[in-house]
Amino acid sequence: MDKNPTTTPHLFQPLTIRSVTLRNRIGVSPMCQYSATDGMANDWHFVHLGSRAVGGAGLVIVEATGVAPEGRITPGCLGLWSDKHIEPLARIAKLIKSHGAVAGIQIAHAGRKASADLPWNGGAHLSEAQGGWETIAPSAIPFGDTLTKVPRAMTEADILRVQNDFVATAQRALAAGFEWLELHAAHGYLFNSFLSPLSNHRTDQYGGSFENRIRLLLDTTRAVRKVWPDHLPLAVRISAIDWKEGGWQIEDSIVLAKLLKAEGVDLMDCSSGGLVPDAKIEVKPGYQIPFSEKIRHAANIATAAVGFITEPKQADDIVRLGQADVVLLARQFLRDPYWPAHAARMLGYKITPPNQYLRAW
Ligand code: 531
Repeated sequence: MDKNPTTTPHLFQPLTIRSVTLRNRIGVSPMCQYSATDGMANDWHFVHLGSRAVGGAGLVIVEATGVAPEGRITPGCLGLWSDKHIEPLARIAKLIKSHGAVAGIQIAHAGRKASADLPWNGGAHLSEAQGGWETIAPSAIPFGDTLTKVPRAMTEADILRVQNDFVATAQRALAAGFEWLELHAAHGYLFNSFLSPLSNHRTDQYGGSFENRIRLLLDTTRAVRKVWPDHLPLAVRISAIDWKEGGWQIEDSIVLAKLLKAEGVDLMDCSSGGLVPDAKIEVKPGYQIPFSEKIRHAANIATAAVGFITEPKQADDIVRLGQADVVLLARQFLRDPYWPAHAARMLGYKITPPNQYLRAW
């Protein structure tokens, strides 16, 4: 199938960032599966992610993967804090790539939202007796709701250790064969909690002013960029706004995006919320697109849009209108691993199935 720019829908036009080319603009958003033991990927992750590469996604991003055991959201989350985690993830990256998608991974530290139970068991903080662990954060301020543990305010040593954990995990992601790396700086997890004045009350060089609150993310990004090869894309997921008075605003995200671009970040993955439990989020189809559009134009950087994107025309319009370069689908991909194939057909286009499925698509 030629990628004739006049007839190929925008959603199915390739995108090249550094040396990596996505066959289309559709990405599988990182989605926690809470299915690992001691951080190890297994057959669930292999089937879950491999099937979405078969289904035609251009990019498949592995869920938030802990840079340290205590950086996981739950005991069921994936990890890459040890070399033992590399082989099972390498098998998954190889499968994704063998079916024509780019293999990505999101690396994360959950901060004060860590040590939580699996969502289907309620998602509340786990006591030590229940297998929970001490949580850390910029300040000793609990998230709230069912995440009531008061985190320990991080020392400078904690901060430098976590920064090094991200660097070492990035190196393991490279060893595992991933070609797209995303730092998780959204949804109230550790990096996000440093950015927002609602959660960061530090009085040292990591708190107070905007420059101080973004310091950890910027320093870590710079350190990760040094070990992540120049020919591979680096992305950062942010919560563009906190949806709360006195919190992080879109203007802050635009300034941050410009600074991250200067550090070699290629794409901003624009989500929102998660910082406080009483955020008033106006969820509706494409409710986060405006953040992607504003950041893409104001900071002149590639963006991914995510959030309640379900329909082919909706997704194609986002790319056609220059609101984002990549469209990430989350729950919709849980409903339909072959969404790209169905979307192509609804847009009057066809994508090539694996040989085994030729007679059916
Ligand atoms: C949903 C979520 C979106 C926006 C704000 C808060 C939560 N997801 C986020 C996931 C974990 C499960 C809930 C991650 O970002 C790891």
